[in-house]
Amino acid sequence: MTTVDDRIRHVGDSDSANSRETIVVSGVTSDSHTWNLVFLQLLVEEEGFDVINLGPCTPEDVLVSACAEHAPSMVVMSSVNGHGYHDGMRMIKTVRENFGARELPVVIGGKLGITGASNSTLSSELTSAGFTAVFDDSADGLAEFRGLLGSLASIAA
Ligand code: B12
Repeated sequence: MTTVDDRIRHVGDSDSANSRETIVVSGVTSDSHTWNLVFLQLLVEEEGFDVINLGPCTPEDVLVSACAEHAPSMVVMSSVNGHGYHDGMRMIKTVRENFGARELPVVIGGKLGITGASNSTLSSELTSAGFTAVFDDSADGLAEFRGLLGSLASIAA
């Protein structure tokens, strides 16, 4: 089985030894919540990355333009309003159409639906649609996300 680490392994291929890698943080299209994005920006910066924070209610074309302009090491999407699954399915389709099947790691987390912290069906459908990883809304989800950032940072170093 392909692991998340396998999927991001190519990231260190570029000559990035002395520069901080960039990660794009984005809300999903319908979601107006912002503190989740501030939280994620601080967390990602703490792990040693530069962050382009696209803010809430991000249109798909803005996300695609940001990825083209900044060539991020990863895209982190966040949803808390309960529409993360539906928005995420649309957004990942657009990202994959523009940036290929697996080249750009794209993850999503937060409150993806309205049924509570963990929903393995939503999670596996989002992964099948093209997300590199899906994190549920729990302390474990955050710890796993932090672990992924650590792997990405060590690959890029
Ligand atoms: C403040 C707030 C608002 C404010 C937002 C202001 C702003 N500028 O952000 C306002 C009043 C505008 C608002 C509006 C709405 N809200 Co509101 N809101 C909240 C509230 C009280 C706090 C959210 C917050 O800021 N938390 C602080 C941040 C730091 O934490 P967080 O958002 O929970 O994110 C954490 C995790 O989810 C996780 N996480 C998030 N994203 C990601 C991504 C990754 C990769 C990972 C690993 C982790 C992760 O990490 C974060 C830190 O632990 C919550 C209830 C609550 N107590 O949580 C409801 C809540 C999020 N809102 C809710 C709802 C339904 C709405 C509305 C749809 C209400 C309505 N009918 O209009 C609208 C949304 C409209 C829209 N278009 O999106 C629901 C969502 C229900 C669900 N998903 O099941 C909640 C949970 C309230 C509830 N219990 O019903 N809201």
